[in-house]
Order: sequence, then C-alpha cells, then structure tokens
Amino acid sequence: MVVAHKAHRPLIHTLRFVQDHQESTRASPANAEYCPLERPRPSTGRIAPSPEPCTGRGGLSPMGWEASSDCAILHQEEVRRVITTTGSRPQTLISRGQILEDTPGTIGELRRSDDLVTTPVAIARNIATAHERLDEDGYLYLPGYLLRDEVLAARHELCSQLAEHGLIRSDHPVDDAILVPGATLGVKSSDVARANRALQHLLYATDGPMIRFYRALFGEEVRHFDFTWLRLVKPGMGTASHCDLVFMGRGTHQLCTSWTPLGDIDRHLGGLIVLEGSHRQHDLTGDYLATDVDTVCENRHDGAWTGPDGVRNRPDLATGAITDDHVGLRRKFGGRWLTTDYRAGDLLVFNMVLVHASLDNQSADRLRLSSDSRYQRASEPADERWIGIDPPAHGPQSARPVIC
Ligand SMILES: O=C(O)CCC(=O)C(=O)O
Repeated sequence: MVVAHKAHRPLIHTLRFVQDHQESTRASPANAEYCPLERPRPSTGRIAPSPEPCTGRGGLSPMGWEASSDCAILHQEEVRRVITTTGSRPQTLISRGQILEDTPGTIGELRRSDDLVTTPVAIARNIATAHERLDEDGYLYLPGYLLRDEVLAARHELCSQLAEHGLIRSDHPVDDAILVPGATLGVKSSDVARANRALQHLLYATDGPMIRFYRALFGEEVRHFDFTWLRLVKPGMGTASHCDLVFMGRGTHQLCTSWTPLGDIDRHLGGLIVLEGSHRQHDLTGDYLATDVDTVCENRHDGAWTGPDGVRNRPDLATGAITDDHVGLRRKFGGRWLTTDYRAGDLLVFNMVLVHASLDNQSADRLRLSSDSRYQRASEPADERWIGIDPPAHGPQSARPVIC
C-alpha cells in the first residue's frame, strides 16, 4: 500500500484533468491499449457558435481548466466547416478541435539540434552541449538523424499490415495510408508494432542510430520499454496535452521519449507540439506530475477500478490528460507552442515533464502514422507496466491502491 501524496487531492488548484466519461464508463482491459488521449472529443456542449478568433481572458478559473478560456473547442464537423470556409489556410493549426493562436509570440518552430547531433559519432563529441540543450529546452529536435530509408521501410511494412487488417485502402498505393471509411483496427496497435520487424529494428537495434544516441546520452547501456506506442491518427483526431511521467513514473524518472514520424508529417497532417519552457514550470505542473494514472483510492468503492455507478474510482485520473484547451493552457504557461513540418528520418526526443500534445489531422482521408518509444539507463529501475513480452500497460490490471 502506498499513501497518496497529499497533492493528489486538490488537483484542480493547478491543472485539472479533462474528465472523459466515455473512458470512465468503459474501463476495461481494452484500455490497456494506451491511446486514451486521442479519444474523440465529447459531443456535448462547448460548440463554438462561430469560428471567430478567441479573445479569451485565459488563465485558470477558480474551477480549473474547463472554464479557463473562452476559446471554444469545436466539434469535428465544425472544424471541417472552419477549414472549408476559411479556404483551409494550410497554416491554420488546430489541436483538439481548437484553432491555435497564430502570432509570433504564441506559436513557433522547434529549435533544431542538427548542429550537435547529425550522426551517432557526432553525439559523443557534443554530448555536453546536447545535455545542456535538453535541460534548457526539454527536448532535442534532430531533423534527418534517422535513416530515411529505414523509416520508410517501417512505414511500408506498417501500411501493408494495416491494409491486411482492412484499415487502409489497398486499391491505392498502401504507403499513402488512405483510411477505409468507418474502419477500425480490430487488434491492439502495440501488437502491430511488435510484429513490424522494420519498426523494431528502427527503434531498438543495438547498433542502430536510436540506441547509439541514447547510449551516448546516458553514458551507459540502454534499456528500452518493450511496449511501443503506435499512433494511427485518423482525420479530425489529435492528442490532448499531457506529460509522460504520469503514465510511466514507477521506475526512474530519467527516461526519454522518442517521437518518430513514420512518414512526412506536415502541420496539416498533424505532428507533435511541445509547450515551450513547460518542463521548468513546476509551480504549475507539480501536483499533476506527482500523480500516477493507475492509482485507485482504496478507501473508495473498496479500491475497485470502477464503482457501482460505473464511474472510475478516480475520475480525476480518467485519462491522464491535462486539458483540451490548448489556447488557455499556453496563456497560463506563457511560452509558445512549438512544432514543425516533420519529415521521415526526423527524431524528436523529450523528457518526461515537458507538456506536449499534437495537432489534429486535418487531412480528408489519410492516417497520420508515428511511434513513440522510451529509453532509460539499463542500471536504473524500470516501470514494470511497460516491460515484458506482453507488457500489462496501464489500466485496471496495473492499479495501485493509495489512501485518498
Ligand atoms: O503522437 C501523438 O499524437 C502523441 C505522442 C505522445 O503523446 C508522446 O509521444 O508522448
């Protein structure tokens, strides 16, 4: 038994989780397939009457994030209408149904670190500066660091798998990843990732550029999580803001995420966005980062994952997301949302406490394909949820009781 950090209770004083009623009533082992942050947006309320740019006050209301910004979160249909009526300006950036502000102080480009890290050999030479930059920015963006051909081979194998599963059209070149309307995958995407030899090689080959990068960064042998997050992001979908620590903080906290675009992902197709400087704003993120999404209150509903009403034992931890209100969040933190037009071969590495999310996929019919994978020092303890031949992942099977 673990006693909850006192900060677990009044989360709304800082960052309040978005409560997802669908997830909380559908708590089943299927949730072990961790992609809850890409869930469809709730279909009630918060529909923008018009696509006017928001004039919001920003910041937190006393009740937390839900009412923190007057920048409405749009329905998927409404977003489509905005795109159509504005002539789909390619640079209109949308995340979780919300049009992001587009002034220089609110949105920017990721800082490139290909001056430091171009090849596995160069890393060792520049390792001190790379560490400094990772500390300073919370991320390292390494355009073209991976071998583009290897990335495209992984994509090809993935697209062939998805075509076999009926998710993408095989009457088009499969590598275009054109979605079959209405299709769902039907198997766990982590199983698809495990079966994809080219992807496994790209992410985990002992002497490949990825592992060599981390070996240099950590200064010792590397352990990677066995679970690979494969993102098959459909049109209209994107990922809500969060930090990775709340999902994978049961071992060392000194681990990194590799976000790997499996193809060219421009802003329209919707790549990752990171919130500038958020990794240093512990006054805002501290209570959130002290949580673990799989804790249950053992003094509530006898510690059951869901109570008799079908509601998650800890509704505040239903998804691990911070918010869908990415305009309000940015105003609260004060930095810019940073992103870029990613290309196959690029690599984005970031730490566990950097707030990030993704842009919505604004394409008509294409899947956005990427993976995220985790790496740490082999000598340090690992979060057991993500280790093993078939890792338990997060969800009821990984529940950890605490006294609330
Ligand atoms: O690709 C995405 O949409 C989200 C990825 C992510 O959250 C991560 O890499 O931690």
